[in-house]
Amino acid sequence: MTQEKPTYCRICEPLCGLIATVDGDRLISLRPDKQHPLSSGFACPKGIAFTEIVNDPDRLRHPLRRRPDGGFEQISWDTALAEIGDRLLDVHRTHGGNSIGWYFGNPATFSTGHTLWTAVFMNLLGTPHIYSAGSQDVNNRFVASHFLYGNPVAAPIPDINRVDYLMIIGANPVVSHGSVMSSPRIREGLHAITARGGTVLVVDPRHTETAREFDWLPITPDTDALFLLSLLHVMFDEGLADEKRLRRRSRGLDELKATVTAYAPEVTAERTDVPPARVREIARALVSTERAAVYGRVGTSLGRTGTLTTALLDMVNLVAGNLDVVGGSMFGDLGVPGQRLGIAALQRMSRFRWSGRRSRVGGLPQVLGTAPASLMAKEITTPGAGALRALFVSAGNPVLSVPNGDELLSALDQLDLMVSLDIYRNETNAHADYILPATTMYEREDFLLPFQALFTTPFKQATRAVIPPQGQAREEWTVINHLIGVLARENLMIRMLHTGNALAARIGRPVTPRLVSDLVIRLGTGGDRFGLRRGGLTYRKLADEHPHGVVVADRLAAGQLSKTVTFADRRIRLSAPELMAEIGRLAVVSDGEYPLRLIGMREIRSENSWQHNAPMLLRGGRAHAARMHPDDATPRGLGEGDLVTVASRHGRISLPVTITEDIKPGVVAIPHGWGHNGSGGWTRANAAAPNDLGAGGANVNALISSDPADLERLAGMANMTGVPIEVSARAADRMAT
Ligand SMILES: Nc1nc2c(c(=O)[nH]1)N[C@H]1C(S)=C(S)[C@@H](COP(=O)(O)OP(=O)(O)OC[C@H]3O[C@@H](n4cnc5c(=O)[nH]c(N)nc54)[C@H](O)[C@@H]3O)O[C@H]1N2
Ligand SMILES: Nc1nc2c(c(=O)[nH]1)N[C@H]1C(S)=C(S)[C@@H](COP(=O)(O)OP(=O)(O)OC[C@H]3O[C@@H](n4cnc5c(=O)[nH]c(N)nc54)[C@H](O)[C@@H]3O)O[C@H]1N2
Ligand code: SF4
Ligand SMILES: [Mo]
Repeated sequence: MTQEKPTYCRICEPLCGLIATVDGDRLISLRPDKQHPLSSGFACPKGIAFTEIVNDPDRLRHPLRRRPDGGFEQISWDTALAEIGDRLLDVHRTHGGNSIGWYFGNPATFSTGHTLWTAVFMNLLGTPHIYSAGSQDVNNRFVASHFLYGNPVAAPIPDINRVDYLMIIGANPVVSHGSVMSSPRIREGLHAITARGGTVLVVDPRHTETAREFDWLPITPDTDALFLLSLLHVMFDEGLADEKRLRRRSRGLDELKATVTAYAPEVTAERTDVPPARVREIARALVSTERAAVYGRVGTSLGRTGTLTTALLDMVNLVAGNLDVVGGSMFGDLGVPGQRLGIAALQRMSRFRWSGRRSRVGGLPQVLGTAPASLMAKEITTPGAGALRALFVSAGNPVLSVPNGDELLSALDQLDLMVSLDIYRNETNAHADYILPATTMYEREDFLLPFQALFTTPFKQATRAVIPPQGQAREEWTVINHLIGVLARENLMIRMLHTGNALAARIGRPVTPRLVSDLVIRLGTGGDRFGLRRGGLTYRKLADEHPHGVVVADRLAAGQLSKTVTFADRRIRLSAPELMAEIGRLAVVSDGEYPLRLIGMREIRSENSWQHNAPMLLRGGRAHAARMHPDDATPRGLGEGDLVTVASRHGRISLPVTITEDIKPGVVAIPHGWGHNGSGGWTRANAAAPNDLGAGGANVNALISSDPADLERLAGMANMTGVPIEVSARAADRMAT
C-alpha cells in the first residue's frame, strides 16, 4: 500500500515542499507539494529526479574498504568502525589532534545533524584542519559581516516581496533558485517586481537565464568592486546620501567618502566597461526608489577581492538608505531572545570568528573555524608538525570542486587514513581507505537551522524521515558520535564532550539533532517558549501538525541592526583597515598570453558535481561546453561544437565550445562539477558529456590556482572568476605538442 508524505527538498536553498509517495520502505516518487505555503506546487527537475538518486543502483549501500590493488571490498560497519577507530587513535597518538582533518561539502549544510556534529567535534579537537565548500562559495560573506557588523553570521537578504528596484549582481537565481536567501518560487518573485511596475537589473558578464527575463547590464568579470565604488562615489558626489542618518548608524563615513572620491564612474569605466551614465543612473535609482536593494552572490564572491566586493554590496545598500528597511536589503531573524549577546559570547569563547589563527601553509586566516580548502593538498604534502595525516571527507567532492584537483588527488594517497561519508563513490573518495554509506535527505528527519534567518518570508518546516535508511546507510552524526567515543580515550576536550553526551543519554535526553532543533524552534519566532506561549511551536508540533510548514511572520521585520551589530555602540564599521587595504589590490595587470576571462555558470539539471547520474537529468543527452562570443571565436578560427583547449597559467583542459551572443566579448563561461573520469561509481555520469577523452566532461578547476598567493587574502577563497585564459583549437594544440 502506498502512502503520501509531505516533506521538503534539501538540494538547494528554497527548500521546496514535496510529496513523497512511499511503498513500505521504498520511495516511489516525488512531486511538488501544492499545499506548501511558499513553493505551492513548484519543484525543479532536480527535486523531482531525486527518487532516482535514492534508488540509484550505483548508490553506496555498504561500507567499503580499499584493497591494496585499489579496488574496494564490502565490509561490515563493525569492522569498518573498529579499523577506522584504531587507525585514528594511532594517528592521534603519533601526530596529535592537529594532524586530523575534515572536509565537509555542500550537502552537509542541508543536514542539521551533519553540520553541527562536524563543527563541534572538529572544533573541540582543536585541529586547524577543518575545510568546507565555503572557501569556494561564501566565506567572504562571513568575513565582510565580521568587519561591518562584528557578527560573521549576519547576512542581509533582499526583501523580494516588497522591493521595487532590485539590482542582481553576480547571481543567476532563475537557474540557481537563489542563494544566501531562501525564496521559493524566486523566478515568480522577480516577475512580481516588474509586474508591480518595478525594475530588476542583472549585472553579469553573461546574458544569463535571469538577465534574459529582465534588464541586462554586462560587466567585465572581477571588476564589481570598482563598479560598486563608483556607485558610492556618485551617491556622495551628487549629494544623494543622507549623511546625517548615516553618521547615526555607522562609523568611518569620512574615510569611506575620501576613499571613493578616486573612483568616479568615468575613471572605472575603462575597467568595468559599464558606461558612466549608466552608473550614475543606477546610483540615483537606488537612492530615489523607496524600496530598492542590491543583491550579489557567487559571481561577486569568487573574484580576487571577494570580501571587499561583498562588503561594498552592503555599503551601497546602506548609503542608498536601503539597508535594514522595508523593501531593501534586510536581516532575517531567528527570534531567539539574547541572540546578539549569544553571538558575541560565542565569538569570545571559541574560534567562531575571523580569528588570528592562520594556516600553517600560506598563513591565511580561518573563517568560522575553517581553513581554505585550496590548501588541503599542501597541508598534506608539506612535512612538519601539524601536517594533515588523517582526513574525513563528508558530502564533498573536492577533487572536482576545489582548485587543482590533480594536486589534491596525488596528495590524498599520502595520507595515513582517509575516510569518506557519502551516498556515492565519487572522484575524491576513489582515494579513500574506507567509504561509509550515508543516508539521503529522505532517510532522515530534519529542521534546517542554517537557513532559518534566510527566508524572504519567515517560514519553518520540519520533516520526519519518509523512508528508513536504505541498505546499511547511516546518518553522519551517528558516525561522528562513534568517533567521539574513540578519541575520548586520547583527547581531554573530546572526553568532556563524550561524557556530556553519555550523561544526557543516561537521564533519557540524548543529544540529537532533534533536541537542538526543538530548542531553537521553541525559543524562536512562533515557538512555545517552553510553555510561556500557549499553542506555540515545538519540533513535534511542527513536524506532525504542520507537515507542509508554517509561515511564522508575513514579512521580514525592519530595524534589526541593533540586534545584529555586536559592536558596543551598535554602529556599522565602514572603514575597517583590512578592507580598505584590499582596495589597493584592485589594480590588474593584463596578461597578454591569456587575454580572455573565465567565469563559471550553473546548469539547471546539475547540482555541482553530483547529479549527473540520474536518468531524468540526462535526458536528451548532456554536453559539457565552454560558451564564447563569435567576436572571440572567429579570429581564433573556432566553430560551433569544435573541441578546444582552454589554458590558464595553472592548467589546461579540453572540451567542446558553443558560440553564443549571450556573453560579453572577451569572456568564456564553463560550468564546474564535470570531469567524471571513471574513478567514481557514477556509471551514467562517466558516460555523459562526450569529449575527446571519452566522456564525463572536463574539470574546469584544473584552470584555477591553489597557490596560497593566489587566494583571496581575507577569507582565503579561491579565485574562480575573471581568471585569465586563452582558448585555441584542439587540433592546433595537438600539433604543437
Ligand atoms: N541548478 C543548480 N542550482 C544550484 C546549483 C547548481 O549547481 N545547479 N548550485 C547551488 C550552489 S552550491 C550555490 S552556491 C548557488 C549559487 O547561486 P548563484 O550565485 O545565483 O549561481 P551562479 O550560477 O553561480 O551565479 C553566479 C553568476 O555570476 C556571474 N559572474 C561570474 N563572474 C562574475 C563577475 O565577476 N561579476 C559579476 N557581476 N558576475 C559574475 C555568472 O555569470 C553567473 O551568472 O546555486 C545553488 N543552486
Ligand atoms: N570553478 C568553480 N568551482 C566551484 C564553484 C564554482 O562556481 N566554480 N562552486 C563552488 C560551490 S558554490 C560549491 S557549494 C562547491 C561544492 O563542492 P562539494 O560540496 O565539494 O561538491 P559536490 O559536487 O557538491 O559534492 C557533494 C557530494 O556529497 C554527496 N552527498 C549528497 N548528499 C549527501 C548526504 O546527504 N550525505 C553525504 N554524506 N553525502 C551526500 C554527493 O554524492 C557528492 O559526492 O563547489 C565549488 N566549486
Ligand atoms: S529548486 Fe529544485 S533542487 Fe532546489 S529545493 Fe527546489 S526542488 Fe529542490
Ligand atoms: Mo555553493
